[in-house]
Amino acid sequence: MALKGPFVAVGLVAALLLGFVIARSTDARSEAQAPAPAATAIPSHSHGGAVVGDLGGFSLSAGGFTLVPAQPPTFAAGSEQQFAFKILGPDGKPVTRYVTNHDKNLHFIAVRHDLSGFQHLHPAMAPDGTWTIPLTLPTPGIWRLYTDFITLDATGQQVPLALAVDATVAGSYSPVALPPPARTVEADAFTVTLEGTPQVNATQPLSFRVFAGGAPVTDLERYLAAYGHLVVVRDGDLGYLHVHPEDQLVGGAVKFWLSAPSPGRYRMYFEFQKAGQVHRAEFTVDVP
Ligand SMILES: [Cu+2]
Repeated sequence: MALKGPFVAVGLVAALLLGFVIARSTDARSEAQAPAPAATAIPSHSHGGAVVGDLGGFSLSAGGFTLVPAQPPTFAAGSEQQFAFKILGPDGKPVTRYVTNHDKNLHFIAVRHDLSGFQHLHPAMAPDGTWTIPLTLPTPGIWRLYTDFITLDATGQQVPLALAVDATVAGSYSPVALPPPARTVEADAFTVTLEGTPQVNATQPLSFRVFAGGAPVTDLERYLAAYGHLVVVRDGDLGYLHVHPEDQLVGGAVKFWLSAPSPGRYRMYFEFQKAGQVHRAEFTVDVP
């Protein structure tokens, strides 16, 4: 009964925009007649900032925006294939306005469901809003494909989103067990250490240090406008977040601030650049 009145009164579009507010309002009619607080209906994802407490990447659609692959996302293992998609806006039209975030309008991440096989790519957009990326998924299994971007709502407010679709690679799938939690991992010719422990509902520092031959690397380079990029994926549901560090190195470390959305096991993919090459260190982290 609380929902019926306003749905009839203000119509479908307003109901979609106001649904969350209306559902919680004891005086639905006066709420519906108030100036439309559209922004409150947009889920607040804060990945892309320094402080993150929310996950995305669960769904094809969020906040009225929908990821639409051009073809069913099926791949043959190890062979390159064009993956094309659009992001449709609340008006049903392809989104062509994006806010550049860390040098790119859209970041594309592929992770196999066992959290192996990470890729971070940057598709190109045609004027009609079609994004295309040549993609090679090397091994059989289900791969989550994340599109990570900031667009604008009807009021011009920024909407950061992580929309995702699962791709299938046919063949014999051999799940890889997640490596146990570790503070030190090897990444190509580098050793990377992790300091700090994420906590639930408390923003904590998380610092990465890069060593080569036992000595700290002092000349890390900016990659996509930051000294490091951290993608965090939750084990169990592949919830996704992408965090950027403090603008400057802190005592030689790449320092992030992070609030974990829940206890559990996470895989952290830390990317850094040295001598023009991007490297990646992967950590398993348990949040108590
Ligand atoms: Cu990117």
